[in-house]
Amino acid sequence: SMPIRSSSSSYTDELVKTAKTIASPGRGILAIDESNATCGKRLASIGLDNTEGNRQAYRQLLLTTPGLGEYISGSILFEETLYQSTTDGKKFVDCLRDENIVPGIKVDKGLVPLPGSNNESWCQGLDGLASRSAEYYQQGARFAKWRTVVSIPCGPSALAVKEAAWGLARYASISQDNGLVPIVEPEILLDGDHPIERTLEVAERVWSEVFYYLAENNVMFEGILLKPSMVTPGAEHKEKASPETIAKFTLQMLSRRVPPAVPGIMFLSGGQSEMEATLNLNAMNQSPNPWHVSFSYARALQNSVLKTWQGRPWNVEGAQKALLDRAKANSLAQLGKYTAEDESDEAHKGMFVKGYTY
Ligand code: 5MM
Repeated sequence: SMPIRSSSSSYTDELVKTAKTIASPGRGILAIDESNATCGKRLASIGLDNTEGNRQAYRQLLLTTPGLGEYISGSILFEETLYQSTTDGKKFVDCLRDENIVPGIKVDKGLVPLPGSNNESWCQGLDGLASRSAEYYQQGARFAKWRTVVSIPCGPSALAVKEAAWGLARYASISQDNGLVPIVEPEILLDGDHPIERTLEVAERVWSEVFYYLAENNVMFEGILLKPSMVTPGAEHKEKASPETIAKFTLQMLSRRVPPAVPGIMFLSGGQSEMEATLNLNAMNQSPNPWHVSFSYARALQNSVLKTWQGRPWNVEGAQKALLDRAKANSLAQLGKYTAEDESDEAHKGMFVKGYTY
């Protein structure tokens, strides 16, 4: 029979299995792959210095939360975290495995200006990616993440969209070749005063190019996951959209552009409040979808945790409870069964920052 992937990857069956495990009912991804600079901003928000010790303490809090695996199927780590252990000497990857959570790794090297564009950027990281990916697999990672961005107010230019799509496709191909399920993340930033129709138009264009180049690179669609932005009006648009409207536009975009062979759609939160991100996900799961529609949130899972923790050892338990609360709410939203009762004021606060860069 014809191989699913034309280049002969020995990992085909494993990739399909990994993707299915991550896209399992009632579960989603905990994204904690902040690079050191971004993690430093999170720590600064609660008055902590950006030291390796503080980063380790924060990741230990998150990754040792008892019962996390009931709601979380995968966690994306930064390279430093992949090699770290708890203060008792247990590898973080083993903490995850014990909860049936798949360890993932951020493999991109961040954004830099794209010359010849309209003040846009491109994502680095293809050089040496094959050997890095092989090492991450050895270390226990089974999926990868590469985040590039597209800006609506800056265009987007045809050049920026093409570069974003090509980079994602090359990364996806290299990841699969090394046993890692690639999460494909072209983040369309919330910035701008445009209406939701404009976001839909840009998202359709971006995803059509991404899939064109994924196919050209012989990427096996059964062994990838997507991390899209939800289709919303620009953050500075005069009217806010309801979760029902956001769900309608987002599902329209997905149904037009994403083949049902793709097992999972794991949304980013993009600066939405914890509750908005949960309500929007819940609205998208009110009727059956061809793919598992779930979350891969960073800020919308961590905001209350950080505020509860404040860097104090005696707050760790409370902060872990805050994480479980958010994870459970999003788990219910994945199943389309979330109701907004019993939510804290903190969960209502938006986290959008204009012109935000990580
Ligand atoms: C956790 O932040 C991720 C990495 O950021 P840096 O490259 O600056 O270190 C980021 O890719 C994140 O996973 C996604 O943007 C989704 O996060 P949100 O907060 O939008 O859910």
